[in-house]
Amino acid sequence: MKLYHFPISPNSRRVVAVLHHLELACELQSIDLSKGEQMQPDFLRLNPNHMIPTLVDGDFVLWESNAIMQYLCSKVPGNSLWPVNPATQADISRWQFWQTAHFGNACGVFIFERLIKKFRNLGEPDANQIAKGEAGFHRFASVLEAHLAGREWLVGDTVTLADFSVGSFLELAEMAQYPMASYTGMQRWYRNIGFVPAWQSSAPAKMT
Ligand SMILES: N[C@@H](CCC(=O)N[C@@H](CS)C(=O)NCC(=O)O)C(=O)O
Repeated sequence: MKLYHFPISPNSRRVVAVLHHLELACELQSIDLSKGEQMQPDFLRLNPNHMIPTLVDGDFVLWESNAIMQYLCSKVPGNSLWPVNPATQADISRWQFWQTAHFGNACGVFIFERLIKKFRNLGEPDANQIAKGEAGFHRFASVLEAHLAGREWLVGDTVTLADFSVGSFLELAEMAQYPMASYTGMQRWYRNIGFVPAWQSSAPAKMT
C-alpha cells in the first residue's frame, strides 16, 4: 500500500495514526501542498479533487480520510479502533461524519485565517471571518464538550477512529488559536489521545 499525505495536515495525520496503531506496512509519499504538488497530473489521476490523503492498494485507489481509516481497519479483524458491532460502528461513523460536516469546518476558519494565509502570503486574518468562526466553533465545541462529560473516549471505553478523526483537528488548536479556554473536557480528552502510542509516533515535525 502507498499513502499520499502531507504530514502537517490533520486529515493525513489521523490516517497515519491508524496505520501505526494497526502496525500495517504502507509506503508514505509526501505531497507538498506548499509547492502545489497536489496539482501534478500523476497525482490528479489518483485524486481529481487534488487532495491528500489518498491511498493506493493494488488497483484500488481511495480518497477521503475517514473512508481510508475504516478500510484500513477492515484489514485487521478484531481491532479495537473499529469494533465489528454494528451500533458501535455506526456511532463511530456518526462522529467521523460530524467532524467532516461540522467540526472540521468550524476549526478550518481559524486554520485558514491564522495559518494558511500566513503560509501563502494571503494577508492578515479577517476579523469578521474570525468572529463568524468563533460562533460556529462554540456551536459545535459545546456539543463535543457535553458529550465528553464523564467519558474518557467518544465511543465506548477505549480509543477508536472517532477520537482520531475528531481529535486530529485539535492538533492545530494552539497554533490557530481556537477559542478553547472554557472547554476543559475537550482539553482533558485531547491530552488522553496524546498518550496513545500511535498518536505520538504519527506526530508531524513542529512547524516553525
Ligand atoms: N474530506 C477530505 C479533506 C481532505 C483535505 O482537505 N485535504 C487538504 C489538506 S488538509 C488538501 O489536500 N488540500 C489541497 C487542495 O485543496 O488543493 C478528507 O477527509 O480526506
